[in-house]
Amino acid sequence: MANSHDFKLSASTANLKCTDLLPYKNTDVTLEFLQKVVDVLKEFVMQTNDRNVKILDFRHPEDMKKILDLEIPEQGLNLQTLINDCVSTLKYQVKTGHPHFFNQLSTGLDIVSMAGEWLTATANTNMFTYEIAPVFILMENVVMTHMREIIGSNWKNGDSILAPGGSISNLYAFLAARHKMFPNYKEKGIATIQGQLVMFTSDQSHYSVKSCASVCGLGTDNCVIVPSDINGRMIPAELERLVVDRKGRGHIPFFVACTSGTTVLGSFDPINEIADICEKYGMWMHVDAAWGGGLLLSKKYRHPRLTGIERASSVTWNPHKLMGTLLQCSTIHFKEDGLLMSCNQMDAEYLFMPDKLYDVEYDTGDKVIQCGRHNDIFKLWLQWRAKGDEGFEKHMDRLMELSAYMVKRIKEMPDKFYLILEPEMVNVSFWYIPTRWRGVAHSAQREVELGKICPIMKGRMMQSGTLMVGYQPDDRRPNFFRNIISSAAVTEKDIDFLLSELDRLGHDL
Ligand code: HLD
Repeated sequence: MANSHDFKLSASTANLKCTDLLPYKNTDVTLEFLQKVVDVLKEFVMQTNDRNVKILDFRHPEDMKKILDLEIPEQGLNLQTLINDCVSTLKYQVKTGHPHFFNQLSTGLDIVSMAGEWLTATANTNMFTYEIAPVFILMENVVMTHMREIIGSNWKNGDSILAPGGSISNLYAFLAARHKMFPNYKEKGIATIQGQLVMFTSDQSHYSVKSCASVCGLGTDNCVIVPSDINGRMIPAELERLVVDRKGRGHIPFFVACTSGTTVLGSFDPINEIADICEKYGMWMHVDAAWGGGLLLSKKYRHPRLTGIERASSVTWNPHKLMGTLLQCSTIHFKEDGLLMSCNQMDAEYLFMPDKLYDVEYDTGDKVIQCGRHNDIFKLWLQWRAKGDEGFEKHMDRLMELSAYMVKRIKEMPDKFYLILEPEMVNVSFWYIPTRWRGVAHSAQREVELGKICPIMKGRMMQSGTLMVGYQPDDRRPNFFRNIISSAAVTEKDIDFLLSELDRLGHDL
């Protein structure tokens, strides 16, 4: 492991302060300081990709507070201390791009996308007007149009925006749907809606969908939870039954959120069947493909999972998940153009003057409920330039192939692992079986016991620093492991390591 002594500034620079850097003073000192920071970052990239380096050096919060000096000083610290701060920050950071990090939907460290993020940080601009982000705004236009064309040939003339995360993307869909149905809501508020609005989503959907009902005045009781089948897919007949039930009570069903790639099981709701119901009852269909959207790029895996997505009115798709774009990069797309603007526009005169030098259509800031927007496009644009559509397709196919390999290996060791269901994407759900439960017939009682060991094994993973895999219970079962393969760094050997490391850490439990 690198220590701060490997990152020494020259004796004449080390004791200088930030006031010796640009814009105050010295170009040479600035260049030396920046070069050293880049050296620290490069070291982290190398360690992330080194299987002999641990994923994390876990410390409890109270111990971590003692190790780190996090206090804000009265007098500014010298440049060497700042470099040392950078080193110790990364020393205790979890290496989410490590080939043995299977813990989250967003994993990996794509080098081109990271280079893009470095450029973005340096350009340091806001995305609300063409005036201050001309190149980035045009890139956003090109990439969003490309993504819409991938969603469906009838989407080209729609609209899109990058949002701070999938949850806020889903909120934008909700707001646009309500605006489309009740255009006066924006000015007149809740009184314009004569009746109780209700929305529908499956019991496997992301919690942010329910949060829309809370944030937007419906109340979570009016986000109707539709049961899913044993594979985690919304049951269309149940959706229709619940819509009819709510209509019978005089409510106004207006919005259905399908999920393409559920968080835990990676399941895909049957879009076409849900679209038929939405058309029949005049409801907006949103597809939350934050997780599964990447598979739109694969001819092999797009169907049947995402078949019918072009019938949606809005789609959430997060490149920072399956596509491996750096955090964060989240997109929301609309088939109809103009809705975002008419729904969210406030005409702030000091930012969005209509009489500017250029075509103000390119000022995107008034389409959103935020004011400022971070530049999340450059890292995606650069990555897509590097890979092309073909490169992303290969990436998707490879992730799916690796997941199939993991399933195969699990099935080859039925004494040690129990596969919960055949996955539709890269979420592999399973129990690990320690020695004392081997050869015992599977039962509800064994599930309870296998569930109890998940947090113990996770604790051991983090203490040893060699592996990170997530676990959770769901409505049908106690704790189980959910493994995610979304990183380009993972190989078959890493999956073999993962399974043998689980056995090493858990066999005695
Ligand atoms: O909601 C979630 C978002 C992400 C992510 O952006 O990586 C849930 C998870 O990840 C997760 O790993 O369960």
